[in-house]
Amino acid sequence: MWEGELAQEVWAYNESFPGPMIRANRGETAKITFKNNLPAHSIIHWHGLVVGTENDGQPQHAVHTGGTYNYDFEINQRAAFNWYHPHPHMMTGEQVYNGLAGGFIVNDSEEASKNLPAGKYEVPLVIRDASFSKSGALLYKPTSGGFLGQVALVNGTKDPYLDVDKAVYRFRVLNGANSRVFGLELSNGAPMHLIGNDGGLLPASTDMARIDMGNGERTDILVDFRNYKPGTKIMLRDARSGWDILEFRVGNTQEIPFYASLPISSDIEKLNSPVVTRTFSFDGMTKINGKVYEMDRIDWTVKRGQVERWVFKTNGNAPHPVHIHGASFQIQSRSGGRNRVFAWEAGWKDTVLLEDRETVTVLIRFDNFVGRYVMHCHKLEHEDMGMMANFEVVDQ
Ligand SMILES: [Cu+2]
Repeated sequence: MWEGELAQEVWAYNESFPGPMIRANRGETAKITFKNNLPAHSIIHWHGLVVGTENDGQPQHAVHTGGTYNYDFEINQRAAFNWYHPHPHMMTGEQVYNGLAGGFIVNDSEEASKNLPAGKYEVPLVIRDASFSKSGALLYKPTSGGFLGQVALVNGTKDPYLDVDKAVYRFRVLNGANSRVFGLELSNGAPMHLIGNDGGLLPASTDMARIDMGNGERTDILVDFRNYKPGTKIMLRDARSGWDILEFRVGNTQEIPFYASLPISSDIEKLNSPVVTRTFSFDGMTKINGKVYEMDRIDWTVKRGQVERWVFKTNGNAPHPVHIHGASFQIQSRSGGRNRVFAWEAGWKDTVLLEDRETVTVLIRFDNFVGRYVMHCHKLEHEDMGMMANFEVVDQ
């Protein structure tokens, strides 16, 4: 049972806020038509899905009001919680804020073999913030530093609660906020068992007291409610703002069996031996390496199939959650600032949080497609002001 106060007057995919949850198995083909009935141009990006340029939903693909865009792509990647949202040039922040975002879960046989909680025990949580007018309309007043709303919404609802059985639940969490970074923790200090992130299952799952999530990042956690008395209330809390964002209410139910064996592990190829190093400075609130995004400018080319080391730096105005289209990457190091790589950053990632004074190094390899992709700050107000760059994957 999902309860709370539903936001009114949103922009929505198929009249659903957040958008409909898409589920697909590895190897299936997705054929999706975007029909734009918005009073603005738009396009849909499949965040975390590795697809060719024409299916990636980049700014140059935006269609005007009344137009359509047809997607047709094979899902050729491991199980993970991906998502979709608009990506038109300079208008992504407003459109995502207005309600255009949804989850896209990919399943595969490896994940299925782990016997993880499923059905009503697997719950996606799209977390974001918002501000409302007195009449209940969404208010979007961004600043150059990013938009921070006054309340949290989980799956589109304010002050939500979830009635839970005496069971282990799997929560698939997305930070779908424009700019707010969340620090997830449970109000009773109980651990969250971290099993996955942007790119699917981790090499080894582990208990966490707190998990930080930048914009666009996902986390996959197990929470065990089996040992609580009926009537117990536990909050999922944001340690950064102090907000309670979701209340769990433990019911008077029989204990539900849990079939997975912990820790959950997954064999993940380790990228190594990079042949090229590139350094990207996220400058101010609008630039990467001193340049504002231009739709028709390609800033670098990458050889398909080759491991590269990409180094992200900033001269301030962070957090900058760095997102790359077209491939997942592996985080090697973080120096300065928080000065470590966190457990939720193991395995495969498509977005990494860069805070002030930090330098983050990743290894990346583009295996699947040649073509044009973008890298950008996923603080959507920075992206809209130009903190984005085109690059091209080529066969030489
Ligand atoms: Cu930024």
